[in-house]
Amino acid sequence: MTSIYSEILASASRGEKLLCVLVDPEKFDNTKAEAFLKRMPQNANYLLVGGSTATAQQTEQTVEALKKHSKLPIILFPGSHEQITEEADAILFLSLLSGRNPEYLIGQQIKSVPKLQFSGLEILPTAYILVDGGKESAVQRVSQTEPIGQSKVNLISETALAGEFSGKNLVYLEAGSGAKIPVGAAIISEVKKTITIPLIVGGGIRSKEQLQEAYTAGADIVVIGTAFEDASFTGI
Ligand code: 1GP
Repeated sequence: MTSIYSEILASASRGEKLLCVLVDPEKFDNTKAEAFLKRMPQNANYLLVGGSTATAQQTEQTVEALKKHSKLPIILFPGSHEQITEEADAILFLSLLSGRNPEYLIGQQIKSVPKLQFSGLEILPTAYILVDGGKESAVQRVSQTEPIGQSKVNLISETALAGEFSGKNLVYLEAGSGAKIPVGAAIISEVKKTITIPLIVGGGIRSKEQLQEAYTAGADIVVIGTAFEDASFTGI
């Protein structure tokens, strides 16, 4: 079976752009999974499932509900080690490199090992970088870390490269769910120029134009949650 990471690498090397739809189990109505999947863009490549404060049970039930109606691979995007369920296919194994809280640099990762070690989930080591999206994000609140200001382009790209040097397979530039300001094009293109691993961008993307702007700037994968959740995405 082809791994999700090799699919991502192959797409990135061909310049093909990927779309992830993020589902937050805390807000998602599992009984409406089928209708939700029908109204999201049919070119989506992966479903991400996770949220800052979802419980294990909520996460598992949402993964099961989505699996019933979709063949898309499901990647966990956990806010804590408690959200790990074997029902998914893979996990973004995140280290919050923009922050200096050891709990989110290595603490949660160690706590997740008993669930992950024999799970069969594909592990995708990811450098997770929170940038300022214009309002306090759940990631900021839960991790008790500060985002990096969008003017600090060098610091953001050096943080991304430090992630690659540390062995991460992906970089995720995050403006925070529901961000007022998505990650800027100048940041995306600078990070893309600096790293050689695939680049994920998410937070506050609400329209086809913003999606295209992120792709054109160099995002290999874009994550959209809120705008599909509340059906406010424009341009499909
Ligand atoms: C949040 O990057 C994701 O972690 C997606 O953000 O909900 O704003 O689309 P939105």
